[in-house]
Amino acid sequence: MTTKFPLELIALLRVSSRVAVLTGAGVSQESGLRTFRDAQVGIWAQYRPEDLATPEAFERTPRLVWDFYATRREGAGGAEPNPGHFALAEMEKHFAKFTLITQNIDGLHARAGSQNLLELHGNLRRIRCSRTCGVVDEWEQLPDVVPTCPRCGAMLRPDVVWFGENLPQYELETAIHAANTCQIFFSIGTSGLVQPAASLPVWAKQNGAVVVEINYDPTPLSNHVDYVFRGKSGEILPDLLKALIA
Ligand code: BV8
Ligand code: ZN
Repeated sequence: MTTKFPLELIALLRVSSRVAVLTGAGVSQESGLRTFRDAQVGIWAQYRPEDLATPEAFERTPRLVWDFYATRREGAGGAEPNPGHFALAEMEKHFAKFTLITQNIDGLHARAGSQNLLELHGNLRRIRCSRTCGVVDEWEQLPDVVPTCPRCGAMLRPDVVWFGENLPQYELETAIHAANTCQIFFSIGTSGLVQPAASLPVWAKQNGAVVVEINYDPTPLSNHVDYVFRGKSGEILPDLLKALIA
C-alpha cells in the first residue's frame, strides 16, 4: 500500500533547498539489525545497553565491552543497506543543501551512497586507541584479550561515542547548524530518547522548519511535529522519493 503524502508537503519539498534528516536505529531495522533497545538478545540480554556503552564499563570489563562490539561489528558487516537508506541517498541529489545526520554506527548510510553524512555517534567499523593515537587500521588480534595499540600499548576500542562521552565537535556543530537553518527537518526511525541528538528536531522547529516524523511507534516528538507517517521507513521513504520526483 503506497504512502499518501499531503500535497502541500510535496509542494514545499519541491521548492525547498535546505533539508536536514536525523536517523536512528529504526532505519536499519529492515536491514536485519536490531534497534538499540531490542538489540539485547542472547548473551547480551542480561545487560542494559547503557551498562555496556560507557567508558566505565570498558574500564571495569574491557573484554566484555570489546566482545559486545565485535559481535555487533560482525552483524553490521553482514547487513546490507535497505530501500530506506537508498532513498535517502537519492533524495540528497534533489536539494542544494541536504544534510543527513545519523545516530547509527553501522555504516549503512555511507554504503548506500549518502555523501553529506554526519555520524554523530561514530562508526562501529572504525577502531581507535583508547588514549590519543587515533584510528588504528591494523592490530594484532590474540584470542581472548582486548587488542592493544601498536603505537602506545593502550587498549583499543570501537570509535563510537559512549554514554557520558562528548560527541565529535565538528559533526555536532554542523548538525546543529543544519537543524537551525533547514526549511524541512525529518526525524526517522528514532525513539528520540538520547541527547543531544534528540534536541535537533526541536531546535529545527523553534527555528521555523517544518518537521516530519517517520517512525514505527509514537515518540516524545510525535505530538510536536507537523507531519507524522507511522510505519516502516524502508517502505515510506521510497514512496516519498517517488512523490517528490513524480
Ligand atoms: C553527552 C553509540 C555530554 C554506542 C550511542 C545522565 C547522566 C549522564 C548522561 C546523561 C544523563 N541524562 C542524559 C544524558 C545524556 C546522555 C543520554 O541522552 N542518556 C539517555 C539514555 C537519557 N547522552 C550522552 O551521554 C551523550 N553525550 O551528552 O555528552 C555529557 C558528557 C558527560 C556527562 C553528561 C553529558 C552521548 C550519547 C551517545 C551514546 N551512544 N551509540 C552504541 O551504539 O553502542 S546512543 C545509541 O542509542 C544509538 O546510537 C542511538 O543514538 C541510541 C538509540 O536510539 P535510537 O537510534 O532512537 O534507537 P531506538 O531503538 O531507541 O529506537 C528505534 C526507533 O525506531 C523506535 O522508535 C522504533 O519504533 C523505530 N523503528 C523500528 N523499526 C522501524 C522503526 N521506524 C521506522 N521503520 C522501521 N522499520
Ligand atoms: Zn595508542
